[in-house]
Amino acid sequence: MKLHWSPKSPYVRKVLVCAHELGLSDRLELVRSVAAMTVPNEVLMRDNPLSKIPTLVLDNGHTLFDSVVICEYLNDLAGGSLFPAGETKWQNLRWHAFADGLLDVLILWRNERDRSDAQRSDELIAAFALKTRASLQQLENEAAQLRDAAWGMGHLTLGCALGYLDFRFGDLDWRAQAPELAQWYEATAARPSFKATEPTLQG
Ligand SMILES: N[C@@H](CCC(=O)N[C@@H](CS)C(=O)NCC(=O)O)C(=O)O
Repeated sequence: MKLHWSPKSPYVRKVLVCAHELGLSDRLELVRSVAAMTVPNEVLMRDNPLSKIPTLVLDNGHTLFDSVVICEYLNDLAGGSLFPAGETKWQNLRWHAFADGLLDVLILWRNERDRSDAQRSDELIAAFALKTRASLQQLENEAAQLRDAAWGMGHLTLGCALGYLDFRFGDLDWRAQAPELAQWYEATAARPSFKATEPTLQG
């Protein structure tokens, strides 16, 4: 299987962590693909007209995207339990969607932050900062539940979102706002799957 990949993308990292957790990482051939909102990548678009990563090309030529779909595919392929059924299903899906939503905010925030002074919208920046603060506060309130619940895609995605905060928003000092969440994150970040997929500016 071929994965359109970048070492900086938190959504790609979700897929890589998933593959590591499921023992499938050797099955992925990583293809470096640049995806930027303002510069559609023609090569990537042959596999995903949205020009987004991650995009997975299966051995039969079929393509899968986005990260949610790819992770569920890998989980099914390996017979894993990252998408739990039963009582924990909805809490896990909610954390998964929550963390993806937080990542969406952070990606847009970073794009806006990097625009020139003349183009940057202070209104948008303030809205992204407020939503991020509110999300961290909510997750801090849920830290004990996160700790107690069976580990699944919600935890995995949240780990990638907090890792992305460290990677791109180091000045935010999110741990000061959410100390219990930070404690929970330490254990997640120490998993071999997270260690093997730490984001890097190189590559
Ligand atoms: N919902 C998608 C989001 C993927 C996404 O936005 N990836 C970014 C890279 S971090 C991207 O491809 N951006 C290019 C673009 O938006 O055109 C997923 O979960 O896979």
